[in-house]
Amino acid sequence: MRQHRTFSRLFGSLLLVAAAGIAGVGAAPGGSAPAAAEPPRPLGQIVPAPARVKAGGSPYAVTEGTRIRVDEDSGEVRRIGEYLADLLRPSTGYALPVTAQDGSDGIRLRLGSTDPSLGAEGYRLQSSGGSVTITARGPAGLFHGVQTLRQLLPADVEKDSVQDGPWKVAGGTLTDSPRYAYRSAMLDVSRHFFSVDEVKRYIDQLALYKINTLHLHLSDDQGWRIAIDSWPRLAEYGGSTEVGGGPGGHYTKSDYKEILQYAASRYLEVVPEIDMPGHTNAALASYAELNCDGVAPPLYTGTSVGFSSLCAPKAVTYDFVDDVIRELAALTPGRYLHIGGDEAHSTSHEDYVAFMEKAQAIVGKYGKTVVGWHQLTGAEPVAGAVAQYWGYDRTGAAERQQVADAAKKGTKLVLSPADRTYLDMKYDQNTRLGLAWAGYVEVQRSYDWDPATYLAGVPADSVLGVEAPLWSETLTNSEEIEQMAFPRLPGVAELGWSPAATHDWESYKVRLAAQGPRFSALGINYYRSPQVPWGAE
Ligand code: NGO
Repeated sequence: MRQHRTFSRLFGSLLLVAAAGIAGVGAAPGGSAPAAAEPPRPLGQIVPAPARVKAGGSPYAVTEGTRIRVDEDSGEVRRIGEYLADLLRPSTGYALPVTAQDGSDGIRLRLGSTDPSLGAEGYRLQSSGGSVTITARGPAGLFHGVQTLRQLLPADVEKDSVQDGPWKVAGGTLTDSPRYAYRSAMLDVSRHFFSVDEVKRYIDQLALYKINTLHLHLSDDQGWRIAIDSWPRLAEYGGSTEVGGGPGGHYTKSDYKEILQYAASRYLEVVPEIDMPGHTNAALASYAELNCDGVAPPLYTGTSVGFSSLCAPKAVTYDFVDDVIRELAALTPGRYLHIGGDEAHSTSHEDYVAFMEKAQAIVGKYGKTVVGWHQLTGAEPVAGAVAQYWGYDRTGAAERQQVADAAKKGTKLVLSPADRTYLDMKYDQNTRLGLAWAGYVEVQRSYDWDPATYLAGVPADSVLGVEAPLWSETLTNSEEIEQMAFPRLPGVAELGWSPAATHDWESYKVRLAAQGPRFSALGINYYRSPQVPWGAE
């Protein structure tokens, strides 16, 4: 069975490579040859790998005369056209007018594809001498198609000053749609606070790899980061510090809305997390009545876990949870609300089960779907709940079994195994930033696993998708975020997007290497893993 799977995987990827016409063609990452001498990037050479590629025909060239043609009756398509123009104008120096005038030339963005196999997020990109046409059933598909077009152009296109070009896109047709609906990245803004601009920068980087979910870890022992009108001290006092004792910070409701809006413009849904009943020192420090003994502890700026708990038997605890969830649900248009539930080591099992039951009911009452860390499966997940698996190779069989049993009963899973997808794990013993409790996670290890078979006994259709969490005990700014996220994040994005048949480390690492010059052009501070054949830059 195992052999068979490996064979069909390999065979599948050979097929894809052959179809893409890229057999034996190494990428030419950042070579020193003048750009004009380089052929356009082969059609399949993007991350995440596309589902189907049929290479052939003449390439398309973006030139001074190129227009971006959008459907006239859709404001959203026009907005995507403007987004594309904004991406391409600085480096090409071309005007690239966005027009609703019909025409067979230029870059054409079209809704109304009738191909049901594309789903809500898929697209088709056809490139030939006269035009590049992206068609989709919905705007998210067009947006993902635009990310593909971006990656098919030379990396210099990402620079913010005029570059030489030429700006060619290989000829052929690419038909693409995601394997999983939930492709997520988490940012922990609690351990260290990140500004709205830092979050937006990360959102832009996620969008390039077709991630469609941003999970924000908004509260923890070290800081409460979202303003709640009915409990103002949470943010004002509970948000006033961070790991190491810095000033912390919080998002006002309008900051939070700005993040949501920016994420939505990049087709990402925000999943806010209020971690409970553990990881709550910031809240307990802000309001004495939330503590079982009625005494507020001091603010906390260390990195231990498992010492705090809301007081499950007290009625006021549920007034608090209700108010917080109500305000957060009202602010958040997305479907999901994450209530944490991990490492409640200071809550008795009985209290934990009772608390999670009540907290889940409150989430349901405000119209949202519960997401919780997989410890939720040790309580009673409500119908429709999603559990986020964050175990690792040393997670015990009983714990895994509990997750698999819940999946069999209908709980959906998001997979973020700590020894694969935790972007805060060190790459190796020389990594300056990050933690190592789940071991070192080099680029190959983070990419080389299959979400469908990762947890034994879990039905394949229970897996909603994958997430790459980035915890910030050791991270303080965008440069440090990027050093840990890149280049592992694109690999997790590929696990979420690309068909299993394309999975192949040997060809992935070549495609990833070709992203190096793009990271550089974007100013992304990435880790030059020795496992990846980066070219000279
Ligand atoms: C654990 C813990 C977090 C830590 C993180 C560090 C989960 C779900 N709870 O993951 O509080 O920040 O590890 O890697």
